[in-house]
Amino acid sequence: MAKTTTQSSSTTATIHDQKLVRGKGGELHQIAEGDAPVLTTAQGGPVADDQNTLKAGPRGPSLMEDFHFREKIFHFDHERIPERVVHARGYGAHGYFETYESLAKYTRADIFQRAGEKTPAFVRFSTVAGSKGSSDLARDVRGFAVKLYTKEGNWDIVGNNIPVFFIQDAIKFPDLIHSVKAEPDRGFPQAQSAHDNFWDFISLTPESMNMVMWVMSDRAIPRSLRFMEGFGVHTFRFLNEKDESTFVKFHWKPKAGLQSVVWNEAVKINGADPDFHRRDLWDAIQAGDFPEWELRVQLFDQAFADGFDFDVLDPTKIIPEELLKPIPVGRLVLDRMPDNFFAETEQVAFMTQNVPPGVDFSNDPLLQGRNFSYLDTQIKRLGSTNFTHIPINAPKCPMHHFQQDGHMAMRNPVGRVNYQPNSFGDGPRESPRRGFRSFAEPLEGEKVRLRAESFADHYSQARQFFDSQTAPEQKHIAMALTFELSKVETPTIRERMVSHLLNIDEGLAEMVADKLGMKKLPKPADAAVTPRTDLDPSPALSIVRNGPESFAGRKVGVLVSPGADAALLKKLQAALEKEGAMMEIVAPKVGGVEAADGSWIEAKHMIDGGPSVLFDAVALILSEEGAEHLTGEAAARDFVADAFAHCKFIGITAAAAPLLRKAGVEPDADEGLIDLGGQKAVEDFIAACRKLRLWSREMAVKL
Ligand code: HDD
Repeated sequence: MAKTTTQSSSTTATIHDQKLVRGKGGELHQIAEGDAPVLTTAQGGPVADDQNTLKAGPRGPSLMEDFHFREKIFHFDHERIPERVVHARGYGAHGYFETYESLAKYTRADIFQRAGEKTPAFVRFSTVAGSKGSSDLARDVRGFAVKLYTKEGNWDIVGNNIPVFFIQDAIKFPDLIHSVKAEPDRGFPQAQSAHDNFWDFISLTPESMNMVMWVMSDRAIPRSLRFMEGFGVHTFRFLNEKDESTFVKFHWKPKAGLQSVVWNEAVKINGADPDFHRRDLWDAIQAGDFPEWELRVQLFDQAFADGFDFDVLDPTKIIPEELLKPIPVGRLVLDRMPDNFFAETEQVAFMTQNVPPGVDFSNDPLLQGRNFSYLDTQIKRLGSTNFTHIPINAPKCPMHHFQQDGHMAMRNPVGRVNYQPNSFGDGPRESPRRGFRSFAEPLEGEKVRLRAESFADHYSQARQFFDSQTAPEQKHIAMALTFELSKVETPTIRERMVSHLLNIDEGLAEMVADKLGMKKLPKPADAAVTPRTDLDPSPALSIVRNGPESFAGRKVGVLVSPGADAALLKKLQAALEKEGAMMEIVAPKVGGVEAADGSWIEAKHMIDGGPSVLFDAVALILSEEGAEHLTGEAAARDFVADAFAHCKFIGITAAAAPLLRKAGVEPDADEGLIDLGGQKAVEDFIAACRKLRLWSREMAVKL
């Protein structure tokens, strides 16, 4: 028998300032001393040994009596809950909503009654198609779900970063989601719409064409969760004290302006940092750079709705901002990360039907269906009707009701009375004055399964969206469609999609058909309503036209080498700090480099771990020798080549020339390469960076 049982008795070891005791088998025990808390079981029993199971002899079988082991493993085995059937991957933060002015004229919702009122909020951003572990930069719609803990109960605005949707009726939702998710026989692709099933469904669903334009645009690959818009999508109603109704659409506008990445960059970010968006939000909030959005509302009455070109109940349509200006009504600030991801971000339960008195639904058939689905899904996911007892879901206002018992009930009524009416005079009562009242919309009609004719125009707003884009944005849409359809193996599906594009924009359809290598154009798809060509472009729909005013909140990656100019680096850092932007150092070794003046430059990334796709702009502060050396490093050449290909501004010094050339970039290729050597050069570089990208560089390349 092996003599493993007769090793020397326990010894003490100090590892990373931790006093640890070595056991007989060489394992390390962290023993409680002084004020350190004692490890306990979930029942509170103190634990003596958490490294070894209870055995019959040191090499014998484990004993069933080991309640500590059993409890620990049992709990671990049950750690997972079902991920959300859609929007599984998400990231959330706490903050508050601040009301600008009273909106009492339109709504009696308490949250809008007093200027300056602050309401606690929790927001969860998400991608739709991928599972929890997928990458942040998937081409996808982003969820933008806001929970407002108002004094009259929770109000959830469960929106997206795109103001329209794929389908007009909730009954199609399972089909849409099945088609975009992994194909059921093969179990892939993950978090991608570029496959046959999705485009098959879409090409057979003309109502999705407006949304298709949006998801093929750079809206579906945002640079940061902080730099995207949010929309309530549907038309809702505000109701005032007199129960008068005003239609309302909700828009969240990021204070930092809109910004997206380009597709080639997105693909590379997914590899370099699959948590890119999470990390970005985490870093910003931890650094005290709190992201902020303005809530704006489009308010309109029945007469406007009747006169509008499209049906305001159709969730595949927008009301252009130029036609109906959104009015700012408050701001949302995110200033605190959750203490625990699972407890808060994972367990938060958003529900469209959570509205306070003074906010009501419209008859949008997608919204009506959602109001059913969200309650149902929380029970599946969180396992009990008592999911409202979980702190993140519990209202922060007083609650009084007679719901009781059930799994994991944390709150139960106190006293004898658990019903009403009762003659004991106990318990809560209804309040016709303060309680929720639905809009008394007169309704009549036959029971039918019909789509309204007013929903039938599927192409006009898709064209309007395309017309509203700048040239580089239009090019990106064409490239995205080409990429996605190139992954579709069935030629008829590709053709069917092009036949729809012909109803949207002939040039776009021709470009996509050409890039797909189609020999001839198909016939345009049959349209239920002749597509209109007279809708005015809406500048509000372009990302490029709605960028930031400064470079604040953005990040410059500086590649340095031994012998770099420390004074220049300091100057750049000071200027970026003044702008509210960040700087991260990338070096051949993560330990950093020695500058020419003998000072030490700490690095955040080693070159292989800090590709330029992680930054909004880059700078090369290199010595001649350093630049020469880096020409041999593939990661350094990619750093430069990618920054150039992604139209980023590049700050350079004369010494960087060999590396630039080796990466295929002439130091004077265009005005996006800015020499940092001159007197005002750093300021010029930052001024250029405010434009975010030099799109003319990309437009020089013909498709
Ligand atoms: Fe949905 C989650 C947004 C249509 C059914 N949806 C979910 C989330 C967002 C949206 C942001 C994630 C919330 C979170 O972070 O927990 N959904 C939308 C928007 C839609 C939309 C903007 C159209 C305008 N959804 C929609 C339809 C249905 C659903 C038509 C079903 C009929 N959605 C769900 C769901 C989810 C969900 C199955 C999954 C997880 C959850 O609810 O909590 O109930």
